[in-house]
Amino acid sequence: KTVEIIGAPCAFGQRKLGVNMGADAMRYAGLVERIEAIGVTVEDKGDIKGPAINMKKYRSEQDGGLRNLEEVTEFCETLCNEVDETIQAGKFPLVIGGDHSIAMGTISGVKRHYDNLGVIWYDAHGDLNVADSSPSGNIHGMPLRALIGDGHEDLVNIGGYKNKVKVENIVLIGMRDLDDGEKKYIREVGIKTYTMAEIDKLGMKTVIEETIDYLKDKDGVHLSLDVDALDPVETPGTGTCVPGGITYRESHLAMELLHDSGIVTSMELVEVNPLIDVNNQTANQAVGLLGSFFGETLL
Ligand code: DIR
Ligand code: MN
Ligand code: MN
Ligand code: MN
Repeated sequence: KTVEIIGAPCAFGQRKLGVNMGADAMRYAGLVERIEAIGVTVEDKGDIKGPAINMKKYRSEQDGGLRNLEEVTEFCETLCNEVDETIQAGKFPLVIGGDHSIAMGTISGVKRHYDNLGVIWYDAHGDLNVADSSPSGNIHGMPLRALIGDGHEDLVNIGGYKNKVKVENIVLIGMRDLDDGEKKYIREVGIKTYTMAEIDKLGMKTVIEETIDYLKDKDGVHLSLDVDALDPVETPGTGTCVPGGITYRESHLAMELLHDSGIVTSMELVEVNPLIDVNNQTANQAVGLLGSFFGETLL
């Protein structure tokens, strides 16, 4: 199956400029060549055209605690249609960010093709805030909750419809920086969650095997990979680093096992910020993970 890369240079979901250059950082790190070397056909659709960054308002407080609401919404609407088109063409969409707010665009496009979509959220964070529970007003901390159906109407209705992801179809992996409101919500609705403590106790092999088993009846599975899930030793070039993260090998093993399972039908990789990185290390790590995900083997 052909992999189609869609660049999503969005930085509106948070405050650090540079994450909009994450897609090019991954291209520079050899993304296309790396996947082609596995024997997989790759097409690069180029970047989504989003609204211009206006520095006078980029970091401001506005829109009722939702920073850059209009820009994020516009960006995600465009991305949604782009992803939809890719799946219609029979290709595997690989969206490269961009901050995590783009997941609302990606998954809204994906969900048009699957009635019962599973979602793996590989992240240090739950991204389950609404404006009231958000400590930051940053929309990249809200996409999964908006996809479930809670939050600002504009975000909830991206793609022209709502309720894209069911809580029982989600698996959270790598959690270690959940806000109080997010913890309360996860416990209330009972989302399947592997915190760092669970990963330590069970090991990544069991975590991923259980995840695959949990999602095996879904008609599609989307993998949303935030590079801050990894330990900052591995991926320092990301806006909200949290220590105590997933190791290099644990992450590669996760990608290898997901590849072997064949359950994942779409993917995005987000939050690579080359402007706060060291020698493009984080984009290099991201490309390596994508290599494992698309079938690189060690022997
Ligand atoms: C925090 C950080 N929970 C917030 N979220 C991040 O601002 O809502 N998500 N960094 O990836
Ligand atoms: Mn197009
Ligand atoms: Mn995230
Ligand atoms: Mn995160």
